[in-house]
Amino acid sequence: MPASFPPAFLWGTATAAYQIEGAVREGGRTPSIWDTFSHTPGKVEGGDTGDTAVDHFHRRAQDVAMMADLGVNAYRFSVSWPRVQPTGRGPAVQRGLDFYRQLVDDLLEHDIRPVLTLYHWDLPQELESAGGWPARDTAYRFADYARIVADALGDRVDMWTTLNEPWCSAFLGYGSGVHAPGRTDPVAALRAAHHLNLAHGLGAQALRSALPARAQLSISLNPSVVRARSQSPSDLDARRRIDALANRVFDGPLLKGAYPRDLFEDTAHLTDWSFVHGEDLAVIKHPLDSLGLNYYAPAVVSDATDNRPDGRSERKDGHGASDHSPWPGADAVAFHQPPGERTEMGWSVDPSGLYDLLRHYAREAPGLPLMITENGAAYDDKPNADGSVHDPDRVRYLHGHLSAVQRAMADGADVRGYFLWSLMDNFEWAYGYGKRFGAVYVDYETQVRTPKSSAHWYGELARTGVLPPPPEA
Ligand code: IFM
Repeated sequence: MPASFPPAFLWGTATAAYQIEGAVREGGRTPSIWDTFSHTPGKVEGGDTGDTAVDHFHRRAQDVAMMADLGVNAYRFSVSWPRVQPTGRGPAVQRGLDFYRQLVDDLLEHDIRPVLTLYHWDLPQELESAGGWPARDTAYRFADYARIVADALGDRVDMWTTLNEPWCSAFLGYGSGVHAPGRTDPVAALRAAHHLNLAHGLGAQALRSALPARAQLSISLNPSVVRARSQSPSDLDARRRIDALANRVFDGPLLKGAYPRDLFEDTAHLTDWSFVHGEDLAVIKHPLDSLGLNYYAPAVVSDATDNRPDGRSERKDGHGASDHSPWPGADAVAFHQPPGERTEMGWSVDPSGLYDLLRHYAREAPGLPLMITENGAAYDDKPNADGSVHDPDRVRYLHGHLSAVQRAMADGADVRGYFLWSLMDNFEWAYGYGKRFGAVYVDYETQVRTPKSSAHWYGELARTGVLPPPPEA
């Protein structure tokens, strides 16, 4: 019996502005924290930057036509804040907004549903210089920016996402420092997490007041599927600590209007959390129309109180090498690589994690539709002599994860769509261009795009809604 997805299922691909657009100095755009970070020696592998990226800013129309040829019916992209509101304050720049208006018009012309993310990590540098996410004011600046974009595109975009993966912004940006702005201050990371939550709530309020009633609001989280290495009380407690910092610090306020009490206890030696104001929690718990979930691999943890990981060599949490922990108050937790297949990122291939994640949120947020807003894998793809690019590992990865989605749906999870990360190879943050996540291969010298075999496979699935039998190993 064919394994069909519902006819209204969204089949998309996803990208982010800084990873693909380039044109960083055009149209009045000012630098974001990622421009500053990537131009700082030693921060990004190979000294790569997003200056040109894959030149999507100039190849927009061609890229949309390519998506249409593939057969997808949705596209998740992000708006570059410093392109539409340089410096993060004051009036919008029309040329910046025009780019996104044109992009959305191109998508709609091809019957591709635009799914817009307001913030995928490119904070205007001027706002960082004024304090960045650890400063409360940044949340209010974000709400103003949300209003600008809603006023400009609300007549043609129905699906709105406030933030992408606030965990990375807070804990990689301000804790371990492997992401922009590269600060390594555990308290700043916790403050950033709260102000990102507040920005989401204030942004959602601004969107709701500016958008037509049909607009759907969401946020994309990257929850960790955290597994304890053993059932010993200390390993289970390590699991609890990481779960609090990876997941409940965000979904607690978002879904329940409260921070987890154990998180406050675990971090009491660092901060009294007085940066959380009484009224904030009601703002953050703004009603959502769906919850976006990004999933790549699970984490396996154990207690390391007597054997504290010492930074670079020991900390195998899959989030880059740093002498500083992205886990404030939970440094004495060791991360383990489970045996088995891994992607080029070193992340394990484990579709059961996606199943568990969907089932978890189906229970935690009953009645709230779920959307997989990112899933995919990096592999060392290379063109054949005839120019074609075969990526059977990625096809197997996608098949395994989509089977897990189907199982979760059969077991009651209300999943409305799936967005493959990523449409095309692009700037993979601190790894530069060395890691290829695309369904479409990009020759970075010529900017020529070549759909890989996974793109054809995925397009066929998007057109038919029928998951074919597993590819042969
Ligand atoms: O490339 C990133 C994306 O920007 C956010 N989620 C994870 C992807 C792969 O690392």
